[in-house]
Amino acid sequence: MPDAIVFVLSGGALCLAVLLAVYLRERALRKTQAMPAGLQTHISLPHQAEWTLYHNPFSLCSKKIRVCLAEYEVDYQGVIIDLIETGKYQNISRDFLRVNPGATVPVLLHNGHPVYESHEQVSYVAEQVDASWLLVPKDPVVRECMREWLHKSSLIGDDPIAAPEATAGNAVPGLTIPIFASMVAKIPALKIFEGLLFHRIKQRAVFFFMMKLAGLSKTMTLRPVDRIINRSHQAMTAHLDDLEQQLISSRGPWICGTQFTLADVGMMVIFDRLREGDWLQLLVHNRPVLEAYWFALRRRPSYQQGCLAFEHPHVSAATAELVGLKQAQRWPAGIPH
Ligand SMILES: N[C@@H](CCC(=O)N[C@@H](CS)C(=O)NCC(=O)O)C(=O)O
Repeated sequence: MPDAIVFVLSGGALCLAVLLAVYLRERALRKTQAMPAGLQTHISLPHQAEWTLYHNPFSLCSKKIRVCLAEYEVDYQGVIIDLIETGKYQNISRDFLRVNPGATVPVLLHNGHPVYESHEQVSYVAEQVDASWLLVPKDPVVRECMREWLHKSSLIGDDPIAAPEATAGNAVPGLTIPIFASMVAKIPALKIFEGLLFHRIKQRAVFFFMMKLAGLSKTMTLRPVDRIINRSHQAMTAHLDDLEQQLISSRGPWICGTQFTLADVGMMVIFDRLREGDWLQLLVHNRPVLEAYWFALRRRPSYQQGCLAFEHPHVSAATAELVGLKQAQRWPAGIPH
């Protein structure tokens, strides 16, 4: 073999070996693992305030804990963590993985101890504050109702898209796909690629990369995506039927009756996501009981403080794009609208 070719091949092999070494070192520094739910007293993280919240403006679960903190008027130090749809994969950065090796937001710190999973966080805050009863009914029967509906509004597991029938929270990610696809169009592919290398939950990174390559309109016509959105839509319809019945039997205005509870916090953020994804027309506006409930939710100051105050420009642009596609009759035929 000529010397020049040998030189080029060995140079190439050396480059590959260096890249592999850099990648393996970086992976070792970005340790990820699923974390148990709830308060972790054995973990202590640097903090300056009694309460610290690592959160993202757009994330559904971040909205839930922000609304809860606003309802209880708990002061907290907020640390915004970007997710790929809002700009970059800050949730898989070395710094954030020290806070949550699970690579997800929100994370609530109480005196430096992390609490993982948003439904655990809202219950934990309610236990710690003096005026717990504000969102947690004193009556055990009503409290049980609250627990049941808090669960129904929760996002459970790493792959909620696979089980939208389980909870209304799990039916949300599938209905968020059009917003995600619109938002990632603005993000450079290289940044999304980082997720393929380092994200703990690989299927999420693969999904985002696929949406980036396909673009919004094409994404929605892909068979698996069409199936996920339709299945999530069907599941959400059933969850909302259930909610409607509950509001009728509790006589409202809230899920468990006259008291606004943690269950309504969980449901508020789901309705807000339906607003962002332009699903309200189809799922809520034609149902007077749900429409009245949504109206009541929007009137709470915590809705302004925990949801609207964090409106992300990329999300508003995505909503406008979805509305525009429908108005221009360019919405894919297979997706309900
Ligand atoms: N079940 C968890 C869900 C956590 C979760 O999946 N968070 C999303 C935002 S709502 C996230 O961090 N996504 C970023 C990613 O997976 O890259 C909770 O309720 O806190």
